[in-house]
Amino acid sequence: MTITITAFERSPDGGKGLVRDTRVRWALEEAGLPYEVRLVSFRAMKEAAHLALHPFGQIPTYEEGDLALFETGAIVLHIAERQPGPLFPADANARARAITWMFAALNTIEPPILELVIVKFTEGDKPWKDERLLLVQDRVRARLTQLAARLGDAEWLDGGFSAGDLLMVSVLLRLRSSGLLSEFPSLAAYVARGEARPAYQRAFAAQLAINTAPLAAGWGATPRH
Ligand code: GTB
Repeated sequence: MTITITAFERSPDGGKGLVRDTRVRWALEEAGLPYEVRLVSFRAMKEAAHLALHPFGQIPTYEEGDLALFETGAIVLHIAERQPGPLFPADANARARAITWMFAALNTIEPPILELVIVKFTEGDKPWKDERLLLVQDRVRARLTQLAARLGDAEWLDGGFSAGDLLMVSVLLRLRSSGLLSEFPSLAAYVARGEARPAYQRAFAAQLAINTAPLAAGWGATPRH
């Protein structure tokens, strides 16, 4: 059955791989599952056809036969369960810990990083911007300190690479331009290990190709694989 995901017709990051379809592409590549991509414009994302798939009018979505999913975490979890490969270990307890790291990435590490993005990009004109920026930067640093302590000198968060690492690396990548990641060399190296994975490279290249190609008219499907 064909898997179809949605992505921005033109990503606001110009193809840096920071938009969330890259996480889903990466998971699909790790799992070795072929997929197609339907590109959606900002206008189409708020129209009925897309809202039926995604109640909040966002990307990415995931369709496979009768199944339609939204929320990157749920999509990556589904892919890992469908085709564990390198995403989920065989041992039940190790799998539960991988899921724990998926939640930690999305619920504990990502929120202060998103706050930082909000201060920088949508609150730049506010008189309290500088004070809030320092506060939020410290919140991010506190989480990175704890994460670096847990990672230690290990390659991945819990034994071998898993979907937990996939989401954690994806979340941390959003920090690179802030300079905060380079304050934590072990985390910067961890992120670089994630980016070096062939599956990540394929996912990154696929989204870059879309974001650097001439804009196609309308709502089309771009086959992958
Ligand atoms: N919780 C949802 C999930 O994890 O799937 C959040 C989905 C989400 O935020 N989608 C964004 C979206 O569709 C794209 S990824 N936004 C349009 C809208 O809400 O109208 C967020 C994103 C956007 C831009 C950059 N960037 O430019 O670097 C990075 C990430």
